[in-house]
Amino acid sequence: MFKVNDLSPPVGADALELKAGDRVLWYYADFSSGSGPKTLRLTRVGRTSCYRAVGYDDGGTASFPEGALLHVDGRKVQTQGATQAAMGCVGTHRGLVRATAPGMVRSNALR
Ligand code: B12
Repeated sequence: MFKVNDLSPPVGADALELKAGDRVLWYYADFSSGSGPKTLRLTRVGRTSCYRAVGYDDGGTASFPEGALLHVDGRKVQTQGATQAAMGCVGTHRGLVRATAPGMVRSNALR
């Protein structure tokens, strides 16, 4: 399946024209529960080592990702709730940061 800008297009990938700056996500899923799993989007909070994860359903509606973890350099960092997003600070790190949450598609990776 695929999403463009956190939203699941209702047409096949061959029927969709991308614009400059569009974010495309490909992932494995099925429609066994009537819709696809939520996907996670990770953003960095300014120039800090803190990151914010948000879950998106097929319609692109944002929600709090229960139980989200940040992964970096082989470590797992817990997140805390902050309005709609889960937030966590990973401190000094070398590798890319990703977020996972139970039942959701893992996030993009950020420096
Ligand atoms: C199961 C399913 C899937 C499975 C298919 C794999 C599998 N092994 O079963 C998965 C999860 C991979 C899938 C993906 C997608 N699907 Co789908 N899928 C269905 C569903 C629920 C049932 C199809 C089925 O099994 N029919 C029974 C079998 C016997 O018939 P069949 O013709 O052989 O079925 C095949 C085709 O339907 C094909 N297929 C499935 N989805 C799509 C989508 C497109 C655009 C195409 C060309 C073919 C296709 O895979 C089936 C199995 O081989 C239908 C809804 C429905 N109830 O019909 C939606 C449906 C066909 N899918 C749809 C969509 C939008 C998608 C996605 C584009 C979603 C997305 N944004 O990622 C993606 C395709 C990604 C891409 N590369 O473009 C739409 C199509 C709308 C349209 N106007 O074209 C439908 C109608 C659901 C909906 N109401 O939105 N899908």
